[in-house]
Amino acid sequence: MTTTLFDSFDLSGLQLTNRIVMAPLTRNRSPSAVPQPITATYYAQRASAGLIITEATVISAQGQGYANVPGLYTQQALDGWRAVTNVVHAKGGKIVVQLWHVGRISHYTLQPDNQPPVAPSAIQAQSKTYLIDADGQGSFVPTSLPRALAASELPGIIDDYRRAARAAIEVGFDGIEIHAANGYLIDQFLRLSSNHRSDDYGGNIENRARFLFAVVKAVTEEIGAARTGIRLSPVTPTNDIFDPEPQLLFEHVIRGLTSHALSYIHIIEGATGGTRNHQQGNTPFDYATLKQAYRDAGGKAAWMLNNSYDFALARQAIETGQADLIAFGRPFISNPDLVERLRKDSPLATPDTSTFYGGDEHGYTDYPFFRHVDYQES
Ligand code: 8OZ
Repeated sequence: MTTTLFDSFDLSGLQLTNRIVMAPLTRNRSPSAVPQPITATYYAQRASAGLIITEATVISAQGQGYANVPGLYTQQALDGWRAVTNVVHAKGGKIVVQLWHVGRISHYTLQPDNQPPVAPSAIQAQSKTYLIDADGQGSFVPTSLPRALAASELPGIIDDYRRAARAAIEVGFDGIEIHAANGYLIDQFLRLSSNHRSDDYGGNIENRARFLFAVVKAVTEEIGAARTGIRLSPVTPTNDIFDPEPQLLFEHVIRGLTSHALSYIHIIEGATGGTRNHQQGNTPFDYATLKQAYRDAGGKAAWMLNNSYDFALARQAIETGQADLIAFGRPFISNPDLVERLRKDSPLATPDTSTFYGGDEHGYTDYPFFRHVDYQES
């Protein structure tokens, strides 16, 4: 029998009702890093996804890089998330939280005591972050020049990941996803363009992957590998990130991840939110070889793919066994009932990009459900 997107899936003991995942989507509606009641409504509306991955959620004040993104490091934020997990579970959904440290993709005004953001090396990204002023006006501004982290500071950051993972489980999340993609702190360590260190965390591929492996080890020790997933973006240029040899780098990463029985590996193919065949280095990235390297090394985690999938491409990836799970991003913003629409082949609503980042319920919780009529009205 052919496997379909609508078949259930056993994610390391977590029973998903289908293989359609809501990808992490930054929405900037959490003032003081606290998820609001409307956040619970937003996720509850999307609880028919097989799995929800929350928007990127900051593990510490230092890990903060954008206005009004949520955190996991204050009691108020944890209370806000508790309301989210309660309502998603009440609707039969499953939800994991994405753990985030932005590294250099920040602005000093968002940092404790207006200090520079931290990074593997003191190299400013040619990138922007998002601020909201006292009048509520949002704007994109260049990221600040970071300072290089001392090796002696890394255990503290790894501990922040560990603490956030523990807190996530305590407020009812079904697991966590380590955000190692899109040019944020972990990815900054991985890639040559942002990591010019000469210590054990820089230079060759083994050294550049050391920080990622330390985070994975700490988090899995704390909450168990079965509750831990990870997101990687081998070739994305997002946030001014480049590596000349992504295939070698990410095959090393993926083999190293087989040391833990992780729940899933989440791969962004191509440029995040952009072209799927984006290339870094001299050859196109070979995703099938990456997956084979993982399986050959004994890796058993579910394989989740993402980036601009439509229904036909997703169906093909599942039917051919290329993927176990497909994460959809933007379609979930404007189609709370995306699973049902795909199942019934109903039209999809187009998201309004002007309400992606910041604002209120408009463009957040006011996208309608499709009216499905299963019988002939007489
Ligand atoms: C869009 C805007 C701000 C942040 C990512 C967390 O790219 C993000 C993000 C996306 O992973």
